[in-house]
Amino acid sequence: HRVNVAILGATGAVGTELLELLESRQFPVANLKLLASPRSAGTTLPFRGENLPVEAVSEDSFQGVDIVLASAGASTSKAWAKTIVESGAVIIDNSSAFRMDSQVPLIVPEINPEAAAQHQGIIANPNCTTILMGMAIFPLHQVQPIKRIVVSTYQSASGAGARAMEELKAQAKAILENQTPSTQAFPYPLAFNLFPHNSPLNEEGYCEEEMKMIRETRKIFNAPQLSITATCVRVPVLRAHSEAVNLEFSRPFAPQQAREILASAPGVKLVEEWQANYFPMPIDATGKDEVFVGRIRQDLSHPCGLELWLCGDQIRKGAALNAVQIAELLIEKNLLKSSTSAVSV
Ligand code: A2P
Ligand code: 11C
Repeated sequence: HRVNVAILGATGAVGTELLELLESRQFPVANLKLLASPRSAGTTLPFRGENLPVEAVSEDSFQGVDIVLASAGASTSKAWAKTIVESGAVIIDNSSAFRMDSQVPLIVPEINPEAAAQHQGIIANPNCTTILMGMAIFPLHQVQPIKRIVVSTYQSASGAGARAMEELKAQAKAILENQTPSTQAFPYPLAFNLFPHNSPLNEEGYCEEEMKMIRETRKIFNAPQLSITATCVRVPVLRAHSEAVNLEFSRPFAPQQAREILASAPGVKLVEEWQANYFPMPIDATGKDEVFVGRIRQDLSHPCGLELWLCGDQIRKGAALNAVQIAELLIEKNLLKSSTSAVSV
């Protein structure tokens, strides 16, 4: 069974990774359409040994398409979702546009694949930091429900797109040459610096990125009451996010038991060499599918607390890989649009 696929935002950091994953995972593509803004029309991108043209997205772009993998920002997803759904395709959307919509499943295939059956044409891919944390803590949550999560993130430039990655490199070069770094994608210099995540702040002082971690984790875990607090920070790393996670349970959770659970959890790689003080690092997680977890230890301040550290490739499992896995799930469970009714958006 082969399907027609479109990538909306094909030229972006996530889009090019989607292309690579469809090829390397031998996704059953019949036809592949590459869509972006009019700026990119006429350029080409390589797929299975061919150079495919990039087209400007238009009203006719989605005719005959079964699956749209979208990663072109929330406003682009909002602008095209109705057209996509009405044309009979399912959109797997990487943006924040529909994640908290009660009609829209928000899926990490290792955590809540069953939610896919409820889709009405739109499925949301969670925020990268949410996916990476969920992968590392859901296997523990299944053994003993988590009471409270305190997470701090160390987020790479890749989370802000391909231009932001180039900007970080250019800033580093400028600073090394005693020049003033320029800032466009980011509000402040990121090279040799860091800053709290620059998404909009709410009245309580939390930024949007932190609220995404809180709300999206509750939705994916189907745990609306779960206590979560987050501090999100942008750090001068090119690719792969890191997170320090403190978990509180109702009873003590032995670090050794957590280690054994995570060592066999799908999509998770335990990385702990205590003698060498070697634990997950962004440079090792870059380009990898698994979420690297380590430094699992008893929280000295709380008998029922557990500390852990993780790194994961923001563009792969944090975005493109998770989306492709959702697409694979739809094919496997026969959940493509032809078998469901249209939704109004
Ligand atoms: P383009 O390269 O033509 O600007 P990133 O997250 O790396 O910044 O990538 C964003 C992606 O979304 C790019 O592929 C970009 O295309 C695409 N994109 C941005 N705005 C639009 C738009 N209005 N319509 C279609 N695609 C868009
Ligand atoms: C970042 N996670 O690293 C953000 C970017 O909701 O998909 C992605 C925002 C989103 O800055």
